[in-house]
Amino acid sequence: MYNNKYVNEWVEQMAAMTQPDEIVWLDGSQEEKERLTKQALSTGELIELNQTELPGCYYHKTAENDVARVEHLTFICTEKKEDAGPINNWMEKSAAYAKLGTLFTGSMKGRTMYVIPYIMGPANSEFSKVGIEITDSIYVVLNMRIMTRMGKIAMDMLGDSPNFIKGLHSKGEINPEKRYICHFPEDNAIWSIGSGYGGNVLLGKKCFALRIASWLGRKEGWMAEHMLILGVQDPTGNTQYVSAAFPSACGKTNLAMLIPPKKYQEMGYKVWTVGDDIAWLRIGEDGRLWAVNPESGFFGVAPGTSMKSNPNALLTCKKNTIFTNVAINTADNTVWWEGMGVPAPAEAIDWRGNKWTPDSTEKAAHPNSRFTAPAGQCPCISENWEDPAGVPISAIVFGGRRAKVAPLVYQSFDWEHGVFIGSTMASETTAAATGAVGVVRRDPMAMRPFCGYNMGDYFQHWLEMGKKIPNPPKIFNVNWFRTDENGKFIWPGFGDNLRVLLWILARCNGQVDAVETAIGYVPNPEDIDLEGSGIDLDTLKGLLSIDKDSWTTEVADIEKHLAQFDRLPEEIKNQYEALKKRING
Ligand code: O2Y
Ligand code: MN
Repeated sequence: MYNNKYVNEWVEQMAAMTQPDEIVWLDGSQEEKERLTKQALSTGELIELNQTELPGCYYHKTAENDVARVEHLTFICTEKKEDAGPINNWMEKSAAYAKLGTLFTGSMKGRTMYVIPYIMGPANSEFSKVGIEITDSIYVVLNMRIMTRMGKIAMDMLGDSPNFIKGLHSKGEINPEKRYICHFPEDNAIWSIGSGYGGNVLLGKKCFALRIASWLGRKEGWMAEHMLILGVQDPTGNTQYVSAAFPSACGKTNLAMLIPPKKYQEMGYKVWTVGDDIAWLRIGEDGRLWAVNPESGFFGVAPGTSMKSNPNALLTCKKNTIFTNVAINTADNTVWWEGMGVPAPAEAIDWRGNKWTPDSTEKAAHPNSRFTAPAGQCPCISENWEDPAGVPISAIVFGGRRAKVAPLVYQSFDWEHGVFIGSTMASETTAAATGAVGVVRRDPMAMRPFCGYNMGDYFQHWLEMGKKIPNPPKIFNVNWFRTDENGKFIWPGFGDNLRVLLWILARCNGQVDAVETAIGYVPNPEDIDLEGSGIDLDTLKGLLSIDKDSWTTEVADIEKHLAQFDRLPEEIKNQYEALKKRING
């Protein structure tokens, strides 16, 4: 037990409800990690991997019914429905406490309750906030140890303050019928029951650092966003930072860890990772927008991660990593997944725990299988990734998967127009996500599943922030995913995306002109360097083209999208009308 009476009282109340056999308060020490790992190994909760090839690495398999975030079981629980807004699932606050209270009652009987104090954000930063997660899962404890600054360090930061986010998690029966992920932003609380997987249970991540934090950001005048943060260092040694919001499954981790094409490496360009998923942003004393990554690890998707697509991610998870739902190579007790870029093992144990061979018709690794790895191990981690002051953001980039409509890159006319572009962001589904390919899902600022309050109010908050930032980042939209008539991606992507980032930064620095179009400023094709890209100027012209018919359809779809918001700001309505006029004349 620590000395904070608010924490102690709350833990006592939660223990009275969940009735664990024992309560263990975590301090974050190495000894504690070793003890809990040993315990999890003894029960099979963790499996030890090849300690020569993968030192400090372990494997965990979740239930077959519990392999991803569950948006339909995720709720914002406020007194009034309007405060959760039209997009979130809503439960009335006291009804939610009552419903989940029944499920939590006695849920930890025969189990140990772990109390995890943790910080989101670098220790002793003005950005950072403390949470306490109560859980009955050692897997959660060991993941939180990677993803957050956990243990005594958090209680030292909290001191005797009552200001902490109260997170309660129990695996319950791992039953989708009794699974709920509930957020109580009015009470700084999160209750999650019935799952043992990822975003549902590592409460510091999506639940706190996005849903609760977005609510706090609006109240306190800052922003919590679903954004990677990267730094581009030029040959003179100057680094400029970009934050970028993409819906899930659009390659945020790959972009955050981009390796420059050879030509740029030789010139002296470097790309540094600050974060791959979440950014907390505040206005600095210098009038710029500054960002921190609130997390301290990566919970990256494994399939498709290879030495070609993302060597930095692969190298990051060579040690001290927890792998979840990947396949185990039977021959050498290492891990394997589809798209790893190495031949499939002759025999493996698949994510379901069954024997697998290359002839099997099933996937060896679950498509949403993950690695949890410490950010500090990333070969391209920025020297400023834990700077308490954060890093100054020059550009905000929105993006999604669009086979046809959106050009490779364009810049908004100004902040307000940029907020409009973010509010209408869309991405087309991939087979891996839903089974249905090419269905357009509008995902404002990539926050659709993660905004903890009314989306109309969220747009308003963005607009208000824009008025308060004396020197705001410029706002851009990118689309790496335009396809040709055969459905093949035209732009090479990956490291070559640096070519687009360099145009973006050149715009921020006032170094290049652009063409004013109906949707924003588009590059003069000659201003994106193509040498060594395999793309010729005519192809680039195609990638930058704006097709009037597609945009007429797009405008009509945007109108339908915006119609669903009960609190849509006037500025967004006006931006829509202006776009419609520019497209339709
Ligand atoms: O399915 C989950 O629980 C993980 S989802 C996830 C994990 C890391 C980063 N982003 C996401 C996401 O869905 O945006
Ligand atoms: Mn994400």
